[in-house]
Amino acid sequence: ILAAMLRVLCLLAVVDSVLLLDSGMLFPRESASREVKELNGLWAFRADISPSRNQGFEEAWYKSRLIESGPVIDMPVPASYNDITQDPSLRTFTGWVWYEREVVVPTRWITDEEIRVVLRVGSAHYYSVVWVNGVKVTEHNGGHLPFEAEIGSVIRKDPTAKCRITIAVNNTLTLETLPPGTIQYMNDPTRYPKGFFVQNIFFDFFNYAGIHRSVLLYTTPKAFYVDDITVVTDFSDNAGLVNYKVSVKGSAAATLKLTLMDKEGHCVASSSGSVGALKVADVKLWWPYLMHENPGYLYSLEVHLTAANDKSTSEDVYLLPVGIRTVKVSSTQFLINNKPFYFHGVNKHEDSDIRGKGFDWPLIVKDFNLMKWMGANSFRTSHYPYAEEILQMCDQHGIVVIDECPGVGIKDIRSFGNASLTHHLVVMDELVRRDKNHPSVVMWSVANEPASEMPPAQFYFKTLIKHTKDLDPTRPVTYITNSNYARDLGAPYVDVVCVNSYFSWYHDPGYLEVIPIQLNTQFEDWYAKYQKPIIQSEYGADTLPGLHNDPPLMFTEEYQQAVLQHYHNVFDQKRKHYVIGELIWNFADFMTVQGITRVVGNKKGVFTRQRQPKAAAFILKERYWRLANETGKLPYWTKYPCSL
Ligand code: GCB
Repeated sequence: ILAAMLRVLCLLAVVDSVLLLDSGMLFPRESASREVKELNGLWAFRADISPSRNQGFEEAWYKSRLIESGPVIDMPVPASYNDITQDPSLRTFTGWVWYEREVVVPTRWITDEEIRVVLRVGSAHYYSVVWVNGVKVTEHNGGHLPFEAEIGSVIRKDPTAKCRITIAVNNTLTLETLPPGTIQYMNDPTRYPKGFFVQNIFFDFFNYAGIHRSVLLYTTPKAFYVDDITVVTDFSDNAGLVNYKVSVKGSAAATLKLTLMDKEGHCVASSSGSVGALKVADVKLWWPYLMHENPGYLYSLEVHLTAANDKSTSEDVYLLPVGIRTVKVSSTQFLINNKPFYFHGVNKHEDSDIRGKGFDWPLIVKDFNLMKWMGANSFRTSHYPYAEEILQMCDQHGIVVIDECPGVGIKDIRSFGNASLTHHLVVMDELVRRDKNHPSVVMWSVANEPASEMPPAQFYFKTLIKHTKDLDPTRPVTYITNSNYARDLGAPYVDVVCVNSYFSWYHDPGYLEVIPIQLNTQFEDWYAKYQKPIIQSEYGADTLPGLHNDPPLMFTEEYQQAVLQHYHNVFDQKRKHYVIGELIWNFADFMTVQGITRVVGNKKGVFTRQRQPKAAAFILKERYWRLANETGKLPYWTKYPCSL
């Protein structure tokens, strides 16, 4: 009984502590009332190489210009710092690094006390502390998600001074971070240099670090502003429905007006009040790529706040793209707008030469062109949330997304404790808060291949999945499991079973003939146990481009092709029943930690890291277009595009 009571108390503590997010995280957009100033480019940079990694804090490097406390180098933002220099110790550095940039703030932003000035960091890995002119304005735990701070009062203290922004970022991973890791000191002086330690990680991608996404300043009115918007959409027959909730902050009383506009800018519905519903006649639904001739249809919701006093009228305007669609799951199907949707897509990474995980438009647009070329209608944000701009592209192009949080490599039993769970719940809060309004996001994934056989996994995932559903009752929730696990204690709580397997690769390497039987057994077992639709969330084989052998040998292009074809034969049987998707591992080759199983990274890409196709890319292209056309619903112009 005591144990049960303790558990309830723990759960209450956990639930209490996660309701802490008290503000929205709308993507910064320019409007009649809002300005945005990007701070991307070269920042001053120094890694704290002191043995304790703590010199920067001891000497308060944030108090004056970074160059005054020691040497600095140029560091581009956004980018991972690891591959920018020729210094091998910076490539694998663990600890605090310091970034600094001086910014000229428009005088008006300082003199006009009615303007609210916000500093926003799109993401930094992993723990960040931010100062403006030596004053700490915020800190944030976790990579891949944005954080911000209001800085108006700090910059107004000395209106003549430049605005100096200092950001210290620490990439250390512990058992309680997401993803988890451990720091291991090697204390034997006969084998290791003094102070030698390693960062152990339990995931298969390079632990890139630094400021990975845009840093910017944006403004809103101060007396009142649109803090958050939530939209949930529905339709019946020809009528669309946009249920909305707007949260307004500030002291002044303001009037709210909402207008929904179609692509041509015509008003199709309007409303007032902070909670309500907009009805759209002759609705144009948001459809996935290749499911409709006009995929990714977006309306635009203009949220308009006005307040008038004796002297003047002021306003705040925010424009949110809105796609009207529904998502449902049955025991055998995934339904978008009540029609069966089959995921034929990819798993990705934010990863490229030189920039590491740094945001890069040319790379993003190239990747979208490649996905569309190969007929991919979906991807999973393995193994962490991707940049918001990527999700905006998905909304526009109709690419369906399984949105994953950084819960990758939860393998150590100590990472199932209360502190870990509490942090994981907060990360889900932050993720749902950021991504809830994207029509492209159709499912949340709370983790990848956790040790879900361990007894504490049951309470952990039950709590985590329930919490995610409470945050967003409109989307299914899953986590990604591995077909090796005989017992999966979290699976009863997921809506869709997502399974990774690498038959004839990690098991029975070289024996392609085991794939049909082992894959068939995998599907039959999982379906019999849970009666839930299944996605093959990973499968693949490492392949060195240009390496050939026939009969197929591991690591050749022929072997990758053969693995795919063996898997596809089984998918074609099972997709008639309960298999609802297939996502190749991986879209492109990506960097990993050095090790005896990785030859300069993971080579399971169907494209190289430089985005050139291996032979397998053509197999997938052929297949995905065939799958898209199979329903016969595509209009003539999307039939298999020989010329694409
Ligand atoms: C997996 C992991 C993924 C790895 C992949 C591999 O199951 O989810 O992160 O990269 O296998 O290639 O081993």
